[in-house]
Amino acid sequence: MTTSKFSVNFIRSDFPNLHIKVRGQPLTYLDNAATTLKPQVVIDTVNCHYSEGVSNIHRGVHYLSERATDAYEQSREKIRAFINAKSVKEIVFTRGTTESINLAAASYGRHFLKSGDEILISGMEHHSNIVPWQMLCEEKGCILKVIPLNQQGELEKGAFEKLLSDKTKIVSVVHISNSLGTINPIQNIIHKAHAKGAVVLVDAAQSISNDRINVQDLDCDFLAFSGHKLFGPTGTGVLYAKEALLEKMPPYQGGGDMISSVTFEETTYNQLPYKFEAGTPHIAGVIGLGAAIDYLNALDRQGAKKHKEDLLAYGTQKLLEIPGLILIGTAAKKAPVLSFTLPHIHPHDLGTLVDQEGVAIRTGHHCTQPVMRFFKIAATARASLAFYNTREDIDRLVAAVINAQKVFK
Ligand code: C6P
Repeated sequence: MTTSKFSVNFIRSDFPNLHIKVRGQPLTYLDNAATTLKPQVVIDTVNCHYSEGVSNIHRGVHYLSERATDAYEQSREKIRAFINAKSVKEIVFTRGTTESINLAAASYGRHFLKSGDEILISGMEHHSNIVPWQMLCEEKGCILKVIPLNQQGELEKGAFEKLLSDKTKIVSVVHISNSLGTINPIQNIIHKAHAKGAVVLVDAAQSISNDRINVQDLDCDFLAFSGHKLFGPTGTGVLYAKEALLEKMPPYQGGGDMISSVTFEETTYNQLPYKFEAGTPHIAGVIGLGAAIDYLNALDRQGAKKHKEDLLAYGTQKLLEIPGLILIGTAAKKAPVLSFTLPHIHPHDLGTLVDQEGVAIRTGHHCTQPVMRFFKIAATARASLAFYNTREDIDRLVAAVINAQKVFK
């Protein structure tokens, strides 16, 4: 499992899902922005919890409960170290990026924002980073402002600075766009937002697996991501927030584990981060996420990143050789997401046809309808790459797309 030098062939043996057949063909998995495959060690860890270690956490004094609690809290520490948070108190477990953003909007937003305050997002946000803020605006009378895009799918130059004002209380932006691949200048955004006194939430759903994230260097106030896009189980996620903010924020949900004491007259709340973790969490999932972090820590991540950059360059070149193909999202700084359209073929038809050849891509609006509207299209076909993909995967995609074109001629 451990590599000092990145080798894609070696790495591929860690992912059993890569070796299945789909419709009699070897699987070419190019839907990593939707969810990543899981290494064997994550699968084994989850299995082991369910076969030998099942227990609830933070509640029992028996052996299994103590063991599950230890493993769960070790995962929290692994994630703290992974993103270099100052304290485990700053790591709140959620169901995913969506719940993390909803938590921030419902708790911080409801408590600190008032009528007339402005929330700034970008034109390339996932619906998860639009709708919670719209709900907040509706409830509190706040105003949602949107940083426009250019034709490359980047933030329009100078637009953020123009929209940012003393009224801006929250800036919530995606680090890497899931439908365009654009890497946003997040450090610069955070720095400028702080100068105006706004807090910043970074949607790191796609970026958490792309490169190292250091929350202290970034100085973001909130960072949201999902475990299942980080080679971990579905139903797990994290909201990182600065301890001073979490201390001031009211709980998001009420129930077991988030309390210190309850009477019918009054409830006092648990310490951080438990104040934000009501009810029995996804114990096996969080422990599995810890195994995913161990796996990534043992990987040559710089080598993996270089490999993905090579795949992005190769994939871009090969796709653009297909007659009529238009790439949607051509930012100067891009992660390996290749969104495209073809004349006379709806992306859904294309997705169905390439699937016949074992090629899994996502088609549709990718939960970014405003992005589709901006580019005046209904949908794209999207190939999103992970470090276990190969140039052969790209070649199979290109061959399948060309075959699909023949069907529609
Ligand atoms: N994008 C995709 O195929 P959840 O569903 O909570 O794990 O993640 C939501 C989310 C938020 N922000 C960004 C940038 C995302 O990419 C996603 C999930 C998937 O692109 C499913 S729509």
